[in-house]
Amino acid sequence: MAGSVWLQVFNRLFHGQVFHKEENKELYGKCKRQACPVNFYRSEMDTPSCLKCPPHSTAKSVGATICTCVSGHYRTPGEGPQVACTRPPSAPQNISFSLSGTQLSLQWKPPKDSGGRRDVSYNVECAQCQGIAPDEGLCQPCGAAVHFSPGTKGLTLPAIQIDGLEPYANYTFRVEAKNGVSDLDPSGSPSATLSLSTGHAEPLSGLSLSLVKRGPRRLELSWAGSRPRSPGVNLSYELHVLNQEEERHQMVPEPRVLLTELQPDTTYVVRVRTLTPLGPGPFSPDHEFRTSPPLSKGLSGGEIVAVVFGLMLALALILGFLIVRTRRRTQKQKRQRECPSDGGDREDKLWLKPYVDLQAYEDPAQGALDFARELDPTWLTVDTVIGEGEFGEVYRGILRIPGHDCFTVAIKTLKASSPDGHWWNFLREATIMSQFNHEHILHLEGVVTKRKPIMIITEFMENGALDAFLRAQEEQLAPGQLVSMLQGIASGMSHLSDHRYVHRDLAARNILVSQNLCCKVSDFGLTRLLDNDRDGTYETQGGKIPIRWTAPEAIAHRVFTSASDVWSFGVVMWEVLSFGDKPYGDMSNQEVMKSIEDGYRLPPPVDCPAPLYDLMKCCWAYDRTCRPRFRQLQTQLEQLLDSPHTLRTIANFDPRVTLRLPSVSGSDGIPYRSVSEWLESIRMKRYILHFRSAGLDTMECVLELTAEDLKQMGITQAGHQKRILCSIQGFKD
Ligand code: 30K
Repeated sequence: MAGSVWLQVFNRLFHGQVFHKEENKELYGKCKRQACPVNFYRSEMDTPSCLKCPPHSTAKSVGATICTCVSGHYRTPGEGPQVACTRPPSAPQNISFSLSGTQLSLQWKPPKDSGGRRDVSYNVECAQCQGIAPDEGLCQPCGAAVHFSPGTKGLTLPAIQIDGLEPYANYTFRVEAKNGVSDLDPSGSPSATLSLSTGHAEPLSGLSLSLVKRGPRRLELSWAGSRPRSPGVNLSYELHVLNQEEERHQMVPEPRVLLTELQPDTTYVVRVRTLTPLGPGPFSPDHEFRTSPPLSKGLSGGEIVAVVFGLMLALALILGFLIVRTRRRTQKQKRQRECPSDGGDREDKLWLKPYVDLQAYEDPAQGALDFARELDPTWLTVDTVIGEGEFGEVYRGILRIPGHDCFTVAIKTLKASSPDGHWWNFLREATIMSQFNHEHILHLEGVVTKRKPIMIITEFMENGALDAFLRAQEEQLAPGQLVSMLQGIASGMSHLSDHRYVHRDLAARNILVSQNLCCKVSDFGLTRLLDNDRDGTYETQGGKIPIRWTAPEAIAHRVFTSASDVWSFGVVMWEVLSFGDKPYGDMSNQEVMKSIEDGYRLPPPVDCPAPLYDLMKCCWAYDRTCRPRFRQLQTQLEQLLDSPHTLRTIANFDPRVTLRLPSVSGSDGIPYRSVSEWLESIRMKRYILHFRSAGLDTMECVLELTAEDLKQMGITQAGHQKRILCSIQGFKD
């Protein structure tokens, strides 16, 4: 019997239950005032029952009145013996920051292990250091000028705002996690640190850009920052060089640069900014430098020739101006008939006024607001996601401005998790867009910058992006409609180039289409971040360049001009006429660049009207000065619209200068590796299953096909039969 009683006792011990008087009457009758066993305690002698030690505590000997905490665990003085022992929390996790000027926000995630308590709080320490890493130099506590909100001690939320930091300084922040037992632990509180430099927060105001040497085609410049470079900070410089015709961006590791391939006797505006690990700083003020005149042999008549040439040039300019003005007037009237909007008047006032870049501003949000209107977020109703933008999702929504009609808008958002540098680029697009008012440029309604998420509100374009639209609408679009769309894009681009804005990423994916097929240029001022560049459109080439759309001089020397935009426009024409095909198909970017250098160009799209292919080829002139201007392209497209019969001649494939896509260069006869590749090239891939079902799986098999065979296979549309048979005939010729 006694044996079975002890068995019961052990069973209960083992299952963590307490001895209880009522339940164990028999036992207590025998064991009254008996000492509690190991790992049980009775805090007061008159407590009737033994209690199991609370978590993280033990009683090593029998008869304990309290269980002692295991190593690393504690009870605060106010916590009784029934309370579990707890430990200090682990370190805070994932400290992140966003820096705007010299205002800093730090956020972090709560510790993985709260130590078993709910009273976790945080202390923040700030130190100014000599190097960017705390051990790289001496650190001192931050001065009184640095202000912390809500404070530095006992923060209950995992975030802090810090103001008054010095520019061009290195800071280390230590965030310590604490709870009620942290002070009892001799090893101190675990913490996480973040080191950063505010170097980029300051404009290079004291910067003196100076000319070292100049020549007719080169300028050597150097500059010095207002402060000495901190040894730990990895600085480089970004240079913008522009004149009337071209704009260059260049990264340099040292505060000096040699600019080559410049025009003689030409003034260049140069600005520079620092690039730190945290992103770019604002640009320095503009400095002007002039290249020297071209070297001449000092012929006595040289000056006379120059004067005569100058006079002739002036005369040509005046004449040109008059012609352009007359043309613009007629074109404007025409455009207003076709694509009505209220933008006409402003265009004249702004003529040739260059757009202002957000980069000129010390505070980009201020720059954005100088142009774009700030909208109250309560005026917006966000509806559904319609696609993805560079910085976050794009939504359809409704804008209700009090006192106005409500209308549908597109809302571009900046992901809440975006790092500091991103919102700057995000708003840059809005500033640029807000300075243009044109029927073929995406219209900005306003911005929301005062509350997160930051948003850009633009017009809603019912047919979405042009590339997707073309792919979906292939059968429904007539050549005239395609030309009209291209004419709209050329007109938008003329306006941009008039204002000396170089787009750099003109492509069908960046054109939006309205309900009545009005095309508008979008995606301005984007610095490509492109973590989501899944198809390699923007390949890393020192910067992110959409190789297939970019002119060779822009790829090789970063010379981006309106003429390089014209090259891209040629590729957009090709995309439009081939209903959204990928330019250069499956060729790699390397192959594309090599073929262009070798003089090859994209082939005419299937059924492409000859005058349109001729225009494309002009856009792809290797020498950028030989390419047409956007105004000329616009006029020529208008002329084609006025005489639609000219669109009936179909372009020929010229094997000397055109790439065969997909390429098997050098092969005679059938230049395709498979039936599928061939059908794709003639835009008939939709019939691949018809061919497979008929057992036609090699190119040799298709050579003998007739119209009757095609009909039998279920390919009944006359136009499609013709396209297939003409292509087969082409192999035989
Ligand atoms: O209505 C729309 N208004 C917009 C304004 C839309 C998109 C942007 N920016 C994007 C332009 C394309 N670019 C590609 C790299 C990314 C930024 C500005 C816009 C869209 C749209 C949204 C995201 C991507 C592409 C287009 C839109 N998509 C639609 C789809 C649509 N509108 C209407 C119907 C639709 O049906 C499928």
